[in-house]
Amino acid sequence: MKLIMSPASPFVRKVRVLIRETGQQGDIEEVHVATTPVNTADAVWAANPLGKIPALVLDDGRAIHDSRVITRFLDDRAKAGLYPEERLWDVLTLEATADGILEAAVLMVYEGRVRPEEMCYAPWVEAQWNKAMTAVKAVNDRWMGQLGGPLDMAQIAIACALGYLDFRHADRDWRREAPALAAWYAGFEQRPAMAATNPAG
Ligand SMILES: N[C@@H](CCC(=O)N[C@@H](CS)C(=O)NCC(=O)O)C(=O)O
Repeated sequence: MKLIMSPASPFVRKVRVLIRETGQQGDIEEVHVATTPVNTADAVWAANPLGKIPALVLDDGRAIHDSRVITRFLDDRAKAGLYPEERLWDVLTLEATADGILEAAVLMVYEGRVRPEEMCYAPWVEAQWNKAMTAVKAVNDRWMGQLGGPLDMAQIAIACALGYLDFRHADRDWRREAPALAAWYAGFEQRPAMAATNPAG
């Protein structure tokens, strides 16, 4: 299989962490691409009609996306149990929360990098940050029990979201308003799969 990816993408990182946690590195070739919303790489278009990464090209040539579909596919393939039946709706909701944090945080980066400076709209950027932080605080206030259990995909997704906030928005200091989550993340980011996929190197 081929993973169409860039190491800086937090959605890609979710997949790369799962691959390492479930021992599937040898089965998946990583194909690096440089892609943005206004300059989409050909390999990305070929694998995903939405022009986004990650996409996973299967051995029979079919490609699947998005990150949540790929992680579920690879978890099923490895029978790893990262989407446990008895906690499925909690895990999926928390993973969706992590993805929402990422969508807001990635849009903020695109606003600064892709959009011409005179067209940037600061209140819109702040509204995205408010979404991200409201979700971070909700996880801190309501979901710490879930994060403390056996490894699951929700934990991987939340950790990748927090890692991206550190990578691209460190100056905004998400830890200030989420101390319990910060303490949990300090331990989780030590996992070899997280260290091996750290976009900051
Ligand atoms: N919902 C998608 C989001 C993927 C996504 O937004 N990826 C970004 C990179 S971090 C991308 O490819 N952006 C290019 C674009 O928006 O055209 C997923 O979970 O895979």
